[in-house]
Amino acid sequence: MSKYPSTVHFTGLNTPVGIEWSARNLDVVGEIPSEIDGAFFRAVPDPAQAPMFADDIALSGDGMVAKFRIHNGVVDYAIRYVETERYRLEKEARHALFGAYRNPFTDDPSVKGKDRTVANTTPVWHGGRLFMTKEDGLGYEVNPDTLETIGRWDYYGALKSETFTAHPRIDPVTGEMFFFGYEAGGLASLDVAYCIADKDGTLVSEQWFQQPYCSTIHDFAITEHYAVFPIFPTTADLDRLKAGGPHWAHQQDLESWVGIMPRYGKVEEMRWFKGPKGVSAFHFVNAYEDGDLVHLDICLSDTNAFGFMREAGGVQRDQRDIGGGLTRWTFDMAKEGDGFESRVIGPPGDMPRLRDEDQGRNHRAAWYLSMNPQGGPPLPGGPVGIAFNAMFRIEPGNGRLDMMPLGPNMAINEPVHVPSTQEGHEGWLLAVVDRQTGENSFASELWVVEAADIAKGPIARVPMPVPMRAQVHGTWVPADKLAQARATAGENANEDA
Ligand code: V55
Ligand code: FE
Repeated sequence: MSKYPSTVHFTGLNTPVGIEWSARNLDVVGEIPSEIDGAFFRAVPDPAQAPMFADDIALSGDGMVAKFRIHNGVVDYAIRYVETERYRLEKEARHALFGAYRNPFTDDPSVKGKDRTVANTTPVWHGGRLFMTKEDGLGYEVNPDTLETIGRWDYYGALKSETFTAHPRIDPVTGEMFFFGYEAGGLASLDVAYCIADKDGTLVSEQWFQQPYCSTIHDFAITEHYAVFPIFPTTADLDRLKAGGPHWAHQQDLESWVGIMPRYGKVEEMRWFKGPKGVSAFHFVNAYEDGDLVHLDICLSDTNAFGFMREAGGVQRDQRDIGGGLTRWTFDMAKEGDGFESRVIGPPGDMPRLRDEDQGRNHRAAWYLSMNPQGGPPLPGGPVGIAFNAMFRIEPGNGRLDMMPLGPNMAINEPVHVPSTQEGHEGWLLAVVDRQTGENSFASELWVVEAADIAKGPIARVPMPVPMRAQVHGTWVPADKLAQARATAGENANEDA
């Protein structure tokens, strides 16, 4: 008997693994192009302790940071826990001390005021540093070579926000990182901090504004001139938290909002556009400008994709009955008023990927995960409890859509994009693909796919010797950036000596 609950959050692909391990020279089936040189970092929630409450969810799992290091067609792998304050306290106690998802009022009194974040959502690379992030707290800096945890990252005390998003956006031309934190001033507060770090990773701007209601702002977007903040009606309430209730409840009858401000402007310049009621999105593909128009491509659904957020708001809907699609919202910044246009541009799906160089610019193509109608019943696993089994490549300019369908009993995690230096070459995608091999057994592989031709399937595969728990997000860091960071860290160490 597992010490973990037998719910979808702890079984199937969400079965806890919790093994810190590493291996060199993994077997490669096929050939990995030598141009793929760098590290694929992954965020994997994996609860180190059985949860305090049986209705705990996958999003509460302690963050593990994993790395595929790829060089000359050779693959090394390592995975370690992010040693957050919470992880260390519970490791010492050998049992859970922190209670329900994002509700400190349910914690053991001995950890009152301690850092609750599990740093389990996105590895972020900026200014030569690697951070593991989750939106309910600050990021934790991790050593990209050893994956050892260095500590909580607050920009040398400069950042006032209590939180840091798992979805910052890095401008490909300036190297600046645009980011935000919501509930910046405390639990269920309306405060949002909007921040910029320069290309070297120095915090150069932090401004606070208030959102219309306390919503879960999971992602945002930038264009060359604007910052775009979506507000979807999944809300927090301090009294509900104090009563031991859930952090989030989806409100199907409340309207959504989009705030748009000049990205180098003042938060007082924010313009609020009013959107449809009850909709939800966790991820944006991208935003870009076309004259006075701002286009925003959204993985939109007609209700919240997380069952526990719907149920808390009294929304009864089966996971399979959620509607939606890849949707383009277009805002005319030259026009008065709070209206905008909406049209569906692709099938439903989530976990979108963009080339880093297309961030905030008109993107010719993007990739995202979806369901293969011929793939059989989806495997249980991942944050919402149903794993994706197809990948799309879409060209929003002309509607072209390609699919990489997976067979029955298979699942795919979010890919990263690896650029090519060859003229006209679209690069590659790397993703972990899982397969059910028995009633309670799963095997995983790293797949290498040509970004321009996903339909032909993987050109190389790396079978993994140990089961792998479902990933949330990942990031690709090219070898030259890893080397640069190592050199700078060395210089700093010499200065300190
Ligand atoms: C998400 C993931 C989270 C979370 C809140 O993908 C939202 C959405 C992995 O943690 O805490
Ligand atoms: Fe996310």
